Amino acid sequence: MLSDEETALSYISNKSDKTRHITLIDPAKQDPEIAANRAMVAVECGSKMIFVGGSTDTPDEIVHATCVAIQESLELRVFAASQDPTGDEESWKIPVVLFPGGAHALSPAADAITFMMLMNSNSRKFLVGEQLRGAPYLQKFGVEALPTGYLVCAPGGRVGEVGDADLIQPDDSELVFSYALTAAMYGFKVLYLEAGSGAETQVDPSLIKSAAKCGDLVLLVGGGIRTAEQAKIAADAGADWIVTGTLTENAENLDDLRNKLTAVISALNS
Ligand code: 1GP
Repeated sequence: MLSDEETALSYISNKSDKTRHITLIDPAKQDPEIAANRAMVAVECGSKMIFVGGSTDTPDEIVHATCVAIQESLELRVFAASQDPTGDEESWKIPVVLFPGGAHALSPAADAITFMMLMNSNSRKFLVGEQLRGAPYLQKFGVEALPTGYLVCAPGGRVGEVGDADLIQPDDSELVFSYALTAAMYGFKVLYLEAGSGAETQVDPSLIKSAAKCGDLVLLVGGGIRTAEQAKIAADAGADWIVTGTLTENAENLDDLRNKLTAVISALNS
């Protein structure tokens, strides 16, 4: 949930001198109640946005139930903080943002959506096709669209394969810069550099530096980030936000999740 009168775009674009953290929850990987518990731990640890999505074939009922459960938990925490003289309501006003694999994985309960063009796809479906199917739904339900260029970098994983991406290689700095300029010229506000969920190697820092030179875009980086060291590499290279998903899925329990997220998020603030 967002503060009154704040848009997701202003929230995500609000320049912070620190790199911020996004927790990605894949609705296919746990039931909605566990997803909400994980999201609350993430916010307690300092995660500043929750993405919901990831898998390519999750039905929208599951996506919706997960968004509803997370929003309800956030609302309860806002209320609890409002009743506590030492509570900080604002710290629980965290946007829940769809990160869809396609036009099927949508929910009116989300605050916003990364409305993405997979810019290095060879398939019309991922350049504009899924977007054509999803746009009327988003308009009907008033879900804010965050215009996002999405670039899949090597190794790329499943999203690289399914999205038919011409993978960006670690030495493709000039190409990434051209993509970033193109995204800005299209009026996109966000650029997401993706190595693929569970990737063995994260996005090469030289690619992040190159994209950051464009200056006009909010830069998100994700895929393969599991440790404080990896998070710091992405942050130092110029990421405005880093995204982790597998780290949360692989945590043994909520305490383990708390330890792992605290390590990663502390590295961003060091
Ligand atoms: C996947 O970039 C995200 O789309 C997160 O990747 O699951 O490897 O953290 P991980």
